[in-house]
Order: sequence, then C-alpha cells, then structure tokens
Amino acid sequence: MRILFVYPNLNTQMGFNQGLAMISAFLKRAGHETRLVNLNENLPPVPTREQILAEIREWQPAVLAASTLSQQYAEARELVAWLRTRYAELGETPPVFVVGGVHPSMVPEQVMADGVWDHVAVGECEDAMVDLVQRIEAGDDAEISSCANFLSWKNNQRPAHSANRTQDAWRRNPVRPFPNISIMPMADYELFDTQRILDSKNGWAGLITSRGCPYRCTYCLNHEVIDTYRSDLDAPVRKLNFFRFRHPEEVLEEMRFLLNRYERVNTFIMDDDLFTQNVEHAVAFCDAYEKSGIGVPFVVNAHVKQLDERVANALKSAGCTILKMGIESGSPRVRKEVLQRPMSDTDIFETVRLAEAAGLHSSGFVMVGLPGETHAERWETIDLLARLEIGRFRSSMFYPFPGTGAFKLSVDGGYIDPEKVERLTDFTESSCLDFGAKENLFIDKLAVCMPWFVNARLAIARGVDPKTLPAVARYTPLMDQVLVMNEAEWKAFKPKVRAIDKRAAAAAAAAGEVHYAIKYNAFMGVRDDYYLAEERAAAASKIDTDAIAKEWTTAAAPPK
Ligand code: B12
Ligand code: SF4
Repeated sequence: MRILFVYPNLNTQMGFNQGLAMISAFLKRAGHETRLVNLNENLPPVPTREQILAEIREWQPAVLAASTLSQQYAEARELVAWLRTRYAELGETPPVFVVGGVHPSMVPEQVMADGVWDHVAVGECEDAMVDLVQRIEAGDDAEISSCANFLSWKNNQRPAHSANRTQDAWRRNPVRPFPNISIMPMADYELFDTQRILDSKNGWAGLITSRGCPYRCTYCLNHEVIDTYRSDLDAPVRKLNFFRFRHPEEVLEEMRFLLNRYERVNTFIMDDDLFTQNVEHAVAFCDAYEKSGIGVPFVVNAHVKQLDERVANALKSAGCTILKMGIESGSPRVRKEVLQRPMSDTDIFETVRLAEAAGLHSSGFVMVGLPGETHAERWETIDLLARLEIGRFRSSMFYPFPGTGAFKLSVDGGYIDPEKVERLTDFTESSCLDFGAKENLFIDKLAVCMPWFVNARLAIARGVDPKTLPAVARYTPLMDQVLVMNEAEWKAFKPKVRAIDKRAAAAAAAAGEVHYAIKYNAFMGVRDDYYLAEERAAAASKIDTDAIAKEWTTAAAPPK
C-alpha cells in the first residue's frame, strides 16, 4: 500500500522527524511505499493545499498520515478538514486520515473529538502503524477499528454528522508494549530531503541511542506517556521497559551511513532524553565510538543528578564537545514544587564542574515565566546562571503543553491567556501565560536579554569585587536601561538587542573580559572562551556557509 506522510513543520525550528523516519522504515520493510510532504518554509517551495491535493490524487495513497507536536497540530487538522471538504466537492473518496506524534499521544480524546481523523495514534507506533495499514489493506472494519495504539471510530464508521462524532462513537484501544529498539531497522533518511536539512542545520545530524527517561518533570511528555502505558497494560513501571538502549554498533552503523551518504555532516547530536543516565550504556557507546575512528564531534543530553565521572571522561575522550542539561529554574522551590524536578543547587554546581573539569562545554536550559514563580524567583534564575560559570545557557519562554502536569498547574493558577494559547506557534518568542502587565513585560525582557542580566550580576551573585569582573560595568547600564523601559519603549528597543549585543560583546572580547554573548540564536548566551574558540576554528576551516545557502535557495527542489 501507499502511505503519504505529512509533517506540518511551518514557522518553527527545522527538524528531522525521527518518529516518521522510523515508521517509514518499518512500513517499507513490510513491503509498503512511502512519501513525505514536509511543510517548512526553509525547504521551499512550500506546497499549497491544492498542490498537496493534486499530489494525493496523482499518487493515490491509501493512507495520509500526519505527525505533529503540539504547535504543529492545528495546521494538520486544518489541512485534513480542508481535504475532506475538497474530496466531498469532487465526489471522490479521500484516503484514510491518521495522525500521531507527541500531541495526539498527550491529548488523544481531544484530537479525536476534532472529528477530522479516522485514526488517532497514541505512543510509539512503529509496529502499530504496520499493523493498522495491514488491517486497512485486509478491509475488515471490525479489525480496523480495534487496532492497539489507536482511537478509531466504532466499526470503522466515522459518523456522517459532526454532532455525532462524540466519545460514544469511537473506541480507545489500549497501547501495545513499547517496541524493542535494539532490533529496529535504521531510520528512513531517504524519506526526507536530508541533505538540505543537514545544510540548514550547519551539518548537525540528530541521532537517538536510547528511548525513555525515569523522571517525571511536569512540563515534559514522559510522565503522561508512562502513565498511559502503565494503565493500559496494567503493569508497574519497572515491567514496562520504557528506558531502552540501542546497541552501540547499530548506532555506529547509522553514523557511517550518514557520513557516506551525505555531505558536510560535522556534528552528531544525540537526541536521547538522557544520554548519561545509564552509565554502562554511555561508557559502552563512548568506547565503541572512540575505537571506531569516526571522530566526528558529538553533543549529548545529561541530567544534573546523573553524571558519573567515568561517563564525563569517556565522553571527552570519545569526542563529545557539549554536554546539555536542564537547569530550568534558579529557585529550588520552583524546581521541586512546580516542575517536579527536585535537584539541589549543589547537584547543579557539581555536575557543571564535573563536565567542565573533564573538558566538556557545559550547556544549561532555563525557562522563564513559570506558573507560580515569583518576581524574586525569576531573579534567582539570573543569579544561579551568574554563579554557575556554565559554558552556555538557553532561555525559553515556558509553554504549558496540553496533557502535562504543568498545563494543569497553569490552568488551575489562572495563568493561561486563552486567546494566545491557540495562536502561538513559536514558543521561544512569547508566552501564552498572563502574569499581569508589569510582570509580563519583565519576563519578555528577560527572555531576550538574559545574557545582559547575567553579565551584570556576575559579581553580586558570586560575591566578588566587581572590579575583578569588568564585564559587570559594561553590561549593568544595558540591564538598567532595559529594566526602566515601558512597554512602548521596550517594543521599539527589542529588535535592536542583537546588534547592541554584538558591539558590546566585541568590546568585551577585545578587552579580554569574561562575559556571555548572544550567539547562534536569539535565546542563547555563550561564554566568551567557547564562542571565540569556535569562531577561530570556523575561520580556520574556511567553510563557505554562504555558498551552501545560495545553492539551496537557487536550486529549490519541488516537493517529492
Ligand atoms: C529530538 C527532539 C528535538 C529535535 C528534533 C525535533 C524533531 N522534529 O524531530 C529539535 C532539537 C530540533 C527539537 C526542537 C523542538 N522541540 Co523537541 N524534542 C526532541 C526529543 C528530545 C526527541 C524526539 C524524538 O526524536 N523522539 C523519538 C521518536 C522515535 O519519537 P516520536 O517522534 O515521538 O515518534 C513516535 C511517536 O510519537 C509516534 N508517532 C510520531 N509521528 C507519528 C505519526 C503517525 C501517523 C503515527 C501513527 C505515529 C506517530 O510513533 C513514533 C515512533 O515511535 C523530544 C522528547 C521526546 N522524548 O520525544 C522533544 C520534544 C518533541 N520537543 C519538544 C519541543 C517543545 C520542541 C520545540 C518546540 C522547542 C522550542 N521551543 O523550540 C522545538 C520544535 C522543533 C520542531 N519543529 O520540531 C517537546 C514537544 C512537546 C509537545 N507537546 O509538542 C518534546 C516532546 C519535549 C518536551 N518538552 O516534552 N526537538
Ligand atoms: S528529565 Fe528531561 S526527558 Fe526526563 S522527564 Fe524530565 S524533562 Fe523529560
């Protein structure tokens, strides 16, 4: 059978979708054909709805399958609603519409109630999608509507009238056990325009060596995922085999494939939730990678409560450059009570020190605008970053994803701005929570100027003489200027922040001052020693990134 995937990834960070690539690999292995419509403005030309319809009518897939995170869901729903209308006008039968991914897994009933989908997927669906497609091919309605991992209309009959598309009309089939990732085929990179995606991400290639995570942070999908599996399979967490690992040799094979098949791969980014959690897995992978001689630098995710010295050293000698970790808030209360991430300041300091001592560049994520966070607790985040001497930090606006505990906290606390929550597609740029005009303005300033605040607080937070840290004198006036701005003044000033930062950072670098500069994207503060070394390395390697960009804009391929 033919399956056309749709990835509605508009107006957001570009990403290779591992989930779709894995499902595609499974479907192909079972003898099916797959194609993808990848909607992203960085991959022009973006096909119009009419062009998508034309492609479906020409290629005749039996199934159209969309994959969506929360911010991508509305686009997928609107596309499918539109396709249904057009098919009705044409008097033709549309393909079967299926949706899966993080958002449907988190709020499947809500997605099913939208009434446009035939099947809504929950959880990890490599086996499930092959099973569903085989049932569709066999054509038995009762079998189709009872496929594990899907919400499906009873007896495969989607009610003709929207008023009847209620919970009584569908079945919620339980999930099946998590797939065994140690015996999986390689992700189907050919489904995507992988070379173009790699080039637009400066040669960074994402890979996964493990799935799952033992923690239950309120803002993340994992607690809801594990609760669903626990309740559907009626089994304790330890028997669910949620935290799984790939054999290092299989990961190496995938890396070699990427390096042979594509050009300009210069960094592997391990997208595992927590690469460092299982010491044996992490060390085994690092040893195998070092021996393999592949030698491409890589970056990993860690948890501040779990970085063993052995792992830190193995990472360094294998070629890991950046170790990323969630810090999230400078307030221990917020971390514990709001985020369910009970880690002490000592945990954070020790892990950053350990990483840096091993020669790894440490990178921390923080969120601003958390529900229940006080003004003073926001300053605690600034001060923790100023004390930490971390290599870089990325600050994001907190966004409450539907289906998470943090979403509930935000609703219960009366913080959600209902108008904004629907409209937002880029979660780093603005918040959909309302803390009152004064605090909203402060949070917005913080999200954009965090490195200035941190630089200005370097001495106070560390309890040292400001003269020992001259960047304080350079950045304090900038911070003070921002702090007194009213909304209109800030709105006018905000677009100039990057340019001002560039000048301030150049002067600070010339004077040899320890400071953080806004680098790589608008929300990243990077310590001077690291970004200066990287700039020197880039200049030495003479990579002509402009030429690559030009190649893609002039030779824009049509959608597959
Ligand atoms: C790697 C990663 C990234 C990478 C690549 C993203 C990508 N598009 O692939 C990068 C760094 C680019 C990234 C960026 C962002 N990410 Co991210 N990311 C992840 C991470 C750590 C792993 C994703 C992954 O590859 N998983 C492994 C694959 C196999 O699983 P999967 O994709 O979920 O697919 C399975 C199922 O969902 C299902 N499925 C998926 N699609 C379909 C389709 C059908 C038809 C069916 C039947 C089933 C199905 O079956 C698949 C196979 O088992 C997840 C956390 C996580 N554990 O999932 C966060 C996560 C997906 N990211 C998240 C967020 C918020 C973002 C950003 C918005 C952050 C930001 N502020 O910029 C951006 C958005 C970028 C974008 N447009 O995708 C959130 C999404 C929350 C939500 N409710 O939407 C997550 C869940 C983390 C969290 N906070 O909980 N991310
Ligand atoms: S540690 Fe990271 S991946 Fe694990 S639950 Fe928390 S946020 Fe999610």
